[in-house]
Amino acid sequence: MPIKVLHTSDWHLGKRLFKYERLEEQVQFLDWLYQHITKNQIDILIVAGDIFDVPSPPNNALKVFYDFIARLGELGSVQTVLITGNHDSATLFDAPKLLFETHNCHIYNRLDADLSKLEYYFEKDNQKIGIKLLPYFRNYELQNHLVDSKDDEDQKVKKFFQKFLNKWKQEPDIKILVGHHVFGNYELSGSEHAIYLSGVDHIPLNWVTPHFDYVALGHIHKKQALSKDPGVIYTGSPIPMRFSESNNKYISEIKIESNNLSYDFVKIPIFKKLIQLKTKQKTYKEDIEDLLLSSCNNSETTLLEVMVQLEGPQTGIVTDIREMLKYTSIEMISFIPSFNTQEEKSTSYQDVRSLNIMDLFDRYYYDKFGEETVPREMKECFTSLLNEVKNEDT
Ligand SMILES: [Mn+2]
Repeated sequence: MPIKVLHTSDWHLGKRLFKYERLEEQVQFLDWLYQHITKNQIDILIVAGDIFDVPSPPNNALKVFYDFIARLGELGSVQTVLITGNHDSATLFDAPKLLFETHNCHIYNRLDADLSKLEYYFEKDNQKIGIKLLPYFRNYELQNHLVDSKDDEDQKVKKFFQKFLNKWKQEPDIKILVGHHVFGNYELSGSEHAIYLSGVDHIPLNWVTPHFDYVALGHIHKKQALSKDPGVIYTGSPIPMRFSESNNKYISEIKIESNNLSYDFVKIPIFKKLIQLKTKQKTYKEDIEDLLLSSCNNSETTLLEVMVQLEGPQTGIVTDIREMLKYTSIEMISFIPSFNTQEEKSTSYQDVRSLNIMDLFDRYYYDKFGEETVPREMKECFTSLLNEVKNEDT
C-alpha cells in the first residue's frame, strides 16, 4: 500500500473580500477536502501555514477549523500535520495543541529551541517518512539560533539552515520539508504580505533541494513548482483571495511507493467565481448586459468587481449596475472608478499645506478631470458635506 499525503496551505479562514464573508466557500472547500481524504484513503494531511486570516480569528472561523479537525480525528486513519504562517498567531495555537494531539493533529507553531522537536515521523509497510516542520518565524526567534561568530548575517543564517535541514533524530527513507516562507524565484499573486528573514529576503533553492524528496510550501497564493524533481511546491490558496487571481486552485497529492515519491496537482472545484469587468463610462450598460448573457446558465453565485474608466463626473453608475444585477446570481462587491489623468501640475508638499480645503478641492477636481473650474452645483454639494462633517465632530 502506498503512503498518501495531501499538501495544502493558505486557507485564511475568516477572510473577507471587502465586506463579503468567504467562510461559506471555505466550508465548502473543507467538505470537499474531507470527501477527498476519505475516498482516496489519505494517510497524512499537510497544511503549510496561514490557517486563519488574522491572529485573532472570529469565533465562526475557529469553529469551522475545530470541527474539521474533530471530523478528521474521528476517522482515526488520518494524521494532520500543520505549521503556522505569518497570518497566524503562534500563541493562539498553543491553547488547543494537546487537545488536538488526541485527534491526530500535530501543530508546529514555533522555532523551538530544541530543533529536533520540529520533526514528525510516519511509518507504514516498512516505509518510513520524516517531515521537517519550519513554521513561519519572527526575526528574534531566528536570532536565538544564530551562533555568535564573526560571520556576516547571510553566513550565519545559512549555517543555521544547514544545521536544521541536515540533522535527523532517525534517518528516514523519504524526507519532506514543510515551510511558510519565500523560497527561490517565486511569483506573487498580490494578496500575500511581504515577509523577510534576518539577512536574507528569500531562502535559496539549493539550500533545500539536495536534502529533501518534496518541499511543501505555503505563503504564496498562486500554485507553482519552483523545482519539479524534487518537487518544491506552493499549492496556493484554495479559493482566490482577490479579483486579480485565477479561479483555478489546487492541492497537491503525494504518493510514496517502494520508497519512490511522486506527486500530482488535484483541481479544487470553483465554489464562487470571482470576475473582474473593465468597462467605460459610455459602454458600461452594454458590457453588463453582455456579462449577464454569457452567464445566464450559471446559477452559482459570482462575485464581481467593476472597474469603470470615467471621462467626466457622473453619479448613479453603481445604482444602475446594482439594478441590472438584481434577481441574477451576480453580486457586485467592488466598484472602482478611474479617471483619465491629465498632465500633472506639480504641487509640492509645502504648496498643499498652504492651501485651504476649498482650494484643495479645486486642485483635486483639476487632477481628476483636467478642468480649472468646479461646477457651481458640485461646489455647493461639497460645502454642505463639509458642514455636515463639521457638525458631526462637535
Ligand atoms: Mn497566505
